[in-house]
Amino acid sequence: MEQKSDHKQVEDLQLKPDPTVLNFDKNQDSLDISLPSKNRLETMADPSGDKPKGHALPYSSRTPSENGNTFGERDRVPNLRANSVIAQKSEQLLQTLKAHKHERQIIILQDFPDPDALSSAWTYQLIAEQYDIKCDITYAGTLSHQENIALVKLTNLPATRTPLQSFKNRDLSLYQGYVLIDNQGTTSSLVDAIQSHGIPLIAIVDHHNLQNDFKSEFVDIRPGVRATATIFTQYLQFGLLQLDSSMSEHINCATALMHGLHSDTNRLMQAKEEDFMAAAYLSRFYDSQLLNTILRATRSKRVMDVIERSLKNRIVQNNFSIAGVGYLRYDDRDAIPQAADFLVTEDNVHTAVVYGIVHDQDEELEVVIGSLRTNKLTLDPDEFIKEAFGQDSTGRFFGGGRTSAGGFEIPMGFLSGSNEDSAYARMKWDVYDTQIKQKLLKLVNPKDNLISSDE
Ligand SMILES: [Mn+2]
Repeated sequence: MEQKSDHKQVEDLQLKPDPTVLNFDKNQDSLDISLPSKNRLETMADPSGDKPKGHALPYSSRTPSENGNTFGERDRVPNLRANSVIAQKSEQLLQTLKAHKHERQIIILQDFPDPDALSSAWTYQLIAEQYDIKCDITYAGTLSHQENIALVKLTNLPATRTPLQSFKNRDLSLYQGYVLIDNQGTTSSLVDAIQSHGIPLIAIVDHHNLQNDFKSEFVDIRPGVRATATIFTQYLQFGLLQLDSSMSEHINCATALMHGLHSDTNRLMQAKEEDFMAAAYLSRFYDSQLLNTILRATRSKRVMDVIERSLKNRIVQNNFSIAGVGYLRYDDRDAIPQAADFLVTEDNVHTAVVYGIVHDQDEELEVVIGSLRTNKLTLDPDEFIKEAFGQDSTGRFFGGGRTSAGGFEIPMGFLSGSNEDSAYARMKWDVYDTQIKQKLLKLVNPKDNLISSDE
């Protein structure tokens, strides 16, 4: 049976087979875990028997294995030159987990977690479970994109939202450690609270550039990798967890990882070799239909309404499309970037800016949130937003960006909240709307500083 033999192959890849923790596949008839450990890299690099002789591999030290026939092409590890890093990091993570057996950890994600973060955290949780480490996955903000909501719902992904206030009220002493995945603590508002409880950082796994000097027992930060899901898939390939095609949890997790990998690589268009290799490995386990369902997630009516408002309210000047969409619920804040994504597709528009007032009922706060999308190569969203809105009294910019996209958040301070009176709410919106348009149009249309009203 194909899958069985796959299991055995991966079992061969265990770096330090530990029967007590890694032998959890009860259906496995005879595991070779007691075999004297082979050179793992050698085994992993083992080419399949039917491979043409003389096929060049980017390294020279491999030796043919005696059981080469049982190894398929697909079992080779991604990016062979990175092997030593993968081996070293997998081994270190294994040792870290062993040192924390029977503990409870909390995995903290960025406030608005994406599929890469969610799927990677789930994988960590499943790996750690083998060592009787119980992990809770949490984030402070919300899953606002319908694709993320679909991902969590359809795969039963075990992540829960904990707003900062309830997080502070929670008994954090039950955790012996915390873990940061797909972030380094700079994009989560929960990190200060967990640190103030003196809870140690056990692991950071991320692919963003190094952002701070947090002391962590285990660190695997690889900015060259396009997705954290790739890193976690490599751990899986290395044998930290044997995926089992008969377990729906494993299928769903592989599907989530595939989604994470896809979404962080712009549907593999920006993927590099090791991301492709990770996707190839996941392709053996993931449920393509489930992934399709997640990707086809429909927009809610409220998101459609926001897009409709952005269409109605937009003004187009000098190839910029600018739209204020009024008030939105906190859970719908992702409708703003989605509306900007849509507006930028209009003929003759190269840049779209959409903004609205987002009301957070939990914190009784209001904040202006805006998104910029551009196709214009010479427009730097970061520069544009910083120049348009400037800084607050403490010198902090209201927003910034990266290639082709940017965002801003303007706190409303004293004017925040209490909109019982609709005339007042309308007035407040008009003030903000006018002010934002004014600032944007100064840059869009430096000569005439008029505000063209469309409403
Ligand atoms: Mn990521």
